[in-house]
Amino acid sequence: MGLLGGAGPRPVTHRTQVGIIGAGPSGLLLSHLLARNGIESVVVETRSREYCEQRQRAGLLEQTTVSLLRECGLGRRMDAEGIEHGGIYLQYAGERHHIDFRDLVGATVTIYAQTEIVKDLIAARLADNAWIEFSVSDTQVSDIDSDRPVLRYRDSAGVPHEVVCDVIAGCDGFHGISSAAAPPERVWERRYPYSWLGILADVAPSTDELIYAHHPEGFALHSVRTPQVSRLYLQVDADDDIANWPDDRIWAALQRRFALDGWTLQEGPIREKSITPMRSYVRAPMRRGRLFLAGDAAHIVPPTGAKGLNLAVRDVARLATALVAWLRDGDSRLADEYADVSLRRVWRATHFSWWMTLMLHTTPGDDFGMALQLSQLRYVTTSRAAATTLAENYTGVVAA
Ligand code: RFL
Ligand code: PHB
Repeated sequence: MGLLGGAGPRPVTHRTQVGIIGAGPSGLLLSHLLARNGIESVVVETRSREYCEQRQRAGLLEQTTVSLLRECGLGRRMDAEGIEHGGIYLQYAGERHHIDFRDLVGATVTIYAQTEIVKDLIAARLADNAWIEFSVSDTQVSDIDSDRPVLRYRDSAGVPHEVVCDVIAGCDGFHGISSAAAPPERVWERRYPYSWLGILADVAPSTDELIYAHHPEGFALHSVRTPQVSRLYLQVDADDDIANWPDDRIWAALQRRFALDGWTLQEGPIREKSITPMRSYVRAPMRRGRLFLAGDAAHIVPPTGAKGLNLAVRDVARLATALVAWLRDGDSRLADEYADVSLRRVWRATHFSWWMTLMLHTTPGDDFGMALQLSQLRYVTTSRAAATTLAENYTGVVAA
């Protein structure tokens, strides 16, 4: 608040039920689910709308994520443009094996990019006259141990705002402010000695389903976005720089790592490329007072298991149900359970992502590790029990 003598103008004050920090999939979906149950919210976001809609991230949705998006009215474009996959390929030692999810667990996954989900969510919220503030700065929270927590920010013109809320949801990802505002009692973390170089290429996918390739030179993943656009990833050194990777070096590495007799990887213009470090991170609890954390603000997994976005959706579905019960019906039991119950699924996904990562990424000189990986891959591709474990976790039908 402005003090005498000019610390700036007095903030514009507002009142809402839920103050949401972050317009990624977590924050936007939470706002959408709350609105469908008569709970009002504001979403504040540091980036512009265009940035949020273009940021390349996840692409693979579990069946439960697809069902949830469909049930809450967000299925129209996903059903028309999403691509359903009934399994994945695991490649190692010059062999490519199919893991058939439909047969193993009766479930499928769907390719529909996070960028498209974010576009659908923003369009749905704005059509509903929702209050979303893009390009804000100085986001802060206070009074989270009282029953009137306060969310502060400066709007895109620099004007300060103060929103008095019933609850604040920290959906601001791994680099947001919420986690520090609700300091964890405990943190678990693992950093991996490699990163992923991801590209988006204007070329039809060379595969009908995703290929996860183990190779002595490093892991590679062939994913897809649309019938005309491919998404591919390469394991690179943890401290590697994208400047070291001109397009022809990327394609040459992909060609070597995916090489298979009788199969060709089609190349095309690379539209985008970037390197992402890999880590596992879990913090507890996921709540302090009236500040609740959801999605990447509370946990990070390496992308190998394709779990991050799906976990965020699970958190937010649970949080929305809990907040509706509390704020609309006066029943706080689900809100009180939110942190503990959510962590069970977080740990299942954390274990699966770690396991997939260790099975597929190679470390030069570690011959013992490589022999174990090859044994594990052969087991997963020849034992129905082992393949079912992968399929249950990958599709998200596993209990947790
Ligand atoms: P996000 O998407 O990071 O959104 C957080 C938002 O908060 C904003 N923000 C703030 N706003 C206001 N004030 C502040 N102080 C703020 N600080 C930050 C940010 O600008 C941002 O808009 O977190 P959210 O919503 O929890 O969503 C999580 C997912 O984005 C993430 O888990 C997935 O993308 C992870 N992930 C994958 N997940 C999957 O389920 N399937 C996949 O196939 C998959 N592939 C991936 C991935 C992540 C990747 N990268 C780049 C990390 C592939 C990659 C390469
Ligand atoms: C993606 O399409 O971006 C993707 C798919 C599967 C993964 C990770 C990323 O495991």
